[in-house]
Amino acid sequence: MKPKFIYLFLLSTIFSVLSSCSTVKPPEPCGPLPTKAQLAWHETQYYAFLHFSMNTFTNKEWGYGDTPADKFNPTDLDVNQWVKVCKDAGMKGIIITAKHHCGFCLWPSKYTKYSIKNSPWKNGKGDILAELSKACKCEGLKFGVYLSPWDRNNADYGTPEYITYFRNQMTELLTNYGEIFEVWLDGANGGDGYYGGANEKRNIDRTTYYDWSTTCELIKKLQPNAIIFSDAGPGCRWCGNERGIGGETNWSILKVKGMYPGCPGGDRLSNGQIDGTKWVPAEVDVSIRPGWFYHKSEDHQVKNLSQLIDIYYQSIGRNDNLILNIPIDCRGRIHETDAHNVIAMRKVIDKTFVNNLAEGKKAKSSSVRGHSNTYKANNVTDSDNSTYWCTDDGVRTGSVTITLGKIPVSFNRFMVREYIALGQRIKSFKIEALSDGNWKEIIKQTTVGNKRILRFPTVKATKVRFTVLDSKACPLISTIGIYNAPVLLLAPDISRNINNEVNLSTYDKEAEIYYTTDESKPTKESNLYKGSFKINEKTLVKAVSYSSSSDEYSECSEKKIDISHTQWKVLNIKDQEKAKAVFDGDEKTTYSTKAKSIVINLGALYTLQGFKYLPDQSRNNNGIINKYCFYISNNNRQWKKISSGEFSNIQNNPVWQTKLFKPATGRYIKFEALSTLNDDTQNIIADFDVITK
Ligand code: FUL
Repeated sequence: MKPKFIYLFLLSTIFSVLSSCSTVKPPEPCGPLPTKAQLAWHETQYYAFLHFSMNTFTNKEWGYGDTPADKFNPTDLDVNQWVKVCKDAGMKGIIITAKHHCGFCLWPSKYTKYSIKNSPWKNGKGDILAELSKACKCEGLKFGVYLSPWDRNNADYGTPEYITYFRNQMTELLTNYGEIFEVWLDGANGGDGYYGGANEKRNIDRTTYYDWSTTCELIKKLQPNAIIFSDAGPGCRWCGNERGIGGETNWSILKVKGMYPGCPGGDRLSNGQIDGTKWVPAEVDVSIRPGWFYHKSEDHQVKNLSQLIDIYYQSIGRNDNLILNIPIDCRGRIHETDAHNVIAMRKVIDKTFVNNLAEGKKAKSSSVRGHSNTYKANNVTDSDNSTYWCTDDGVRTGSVTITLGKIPVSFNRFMVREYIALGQRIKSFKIEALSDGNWKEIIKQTTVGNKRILRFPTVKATKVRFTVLDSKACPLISTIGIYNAPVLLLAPDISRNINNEVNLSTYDKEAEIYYTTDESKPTKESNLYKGSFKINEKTLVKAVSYSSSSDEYSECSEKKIDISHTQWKVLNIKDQEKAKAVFDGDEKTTYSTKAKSIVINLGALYTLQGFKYLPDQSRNNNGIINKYCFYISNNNRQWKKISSGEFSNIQNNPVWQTKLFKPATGRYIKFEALSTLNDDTQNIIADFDVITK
């Protein structure tokens, strides 16, 4: 080494030793801070909601409170199955509806008769809360309770006596079932109900009736570490919707003054407030099915893998905790489809985040607080969440550059965490990548908070730069993660629209789609899908998604496309545009009519051997035809009855109904509703098709 270099080397060594010894003042807290319990709650991140109550047996979402207790009768209840599914799904806890609005209690409360002690289950000797809390403890899952403030069964609801009752029940729950990590206070309360037989409407003043501060003190006294959920916290807040979507801008702080459970929310619930006065982070609650409770008719509407993955990024990826509801069915078990899908989701998430490409990599920053080692940039890649990179007070912007390697590395996910123990600070940031010698912006966003995860098309780069553009105070970054999620290969969706255009789509934009129209199995040697194509005649379309990077295929999807609909006309409907909903190939558009039948001119003579009917797919279950007659005619005058009967089980399973019959030839068809569920006066058709020979 030349003397000049030796001199410089010594100087820098002395400097770094001195700086690591010198005590640089830690950053001051910024704004409201999380409590220890809230910090633990943030780490819990993902847990299950289990909705189970009298509603499960009455097929309702909100019970009126009048169903006799003996109607609660699970045939094969197994809390160990619930716990196993939740654990296998990667969830860290379970919150159960101990009592929903109907007032029925899943534990033998000594303050009411309306509980499992008067049900046939275990001859009234059972206690679901006891079984579940024990099973959770054994498997290392946290346990929480939902106790509905509204009680449509209780005769005292609306009077001060009910508040005593509510607190007595809360005391039972928080005393007898071990450690409780979250108490869920629903904002829906007040309205009509059974109320001990009064059958009337009881409105309460949500701002005063419950005297929440006293109840919260009671909860804190009995379970000091429990987080209290409500629209207003104090532990965590509702995210403002039940669709599984957290705000892109999401402050964990809120101006809580004047707020209460059930208060009008607005954007402050999803976004929080930059000038919030209390730490009240958001929780995203969403059900895996359209409803919160189990309904057999929704067995085909369990959210699929792509929907669940989107929910993950829109909640956990946006500084929210995720509470995903899985209803318990009438057997007392989690339904197989729900179990399969949540576990599949976990596998995808695990695969995505298994390899942090930034871990242990060298990080350099624009500046370091007091030039101190304690706050150096490498803290963001050291896989230790308690260390962080930080700038000097008053320096509210800055960047960290991570060197991924000499050879460009592919990635498509970026994760960043603030050291929130000292407050949430970052107002906006951007991510850039160095590829081919140029810095390119990948994404610009607003808040970070406990955790922010961003998805983007795969980038190849040697370096990644994270820049804080604006912050309330000096930024504190504890972790940066960079990942390369494998292409998610899901079987493509195949649809044919009214113009005979076939559209193929798959979830992951980086997958290619290959298809065939000759009944052979598609491979990468088949047709590459580049956009919609026309099919005018009866064809079987098969399609797969393919990843060139892993040389893997999805499962194959197929759709039997029958004759073209372009010449079809619904004859007994004036508004042809509206009528198109009957055969437009779109399951979301519906045609509803008071007429008992629809007549369609197929435009040419065909030999038919069946038809298909799809009822309304919305949650209302309205206008579902359950008995039908099907006719064919050559001239729209003389009709031949070809098939009649019922769509068995359509109420529980409102999927495509297919009826086959002996081949018959005709140009006109008539689909007649002989009866409609619940004697609805409307018949609703989401889609209709014929099966030709
Ligand atoms: C809502 C309730 O009314 C629903 O029934 C469900 O329990 C959901 C989690 O909260 O406000």
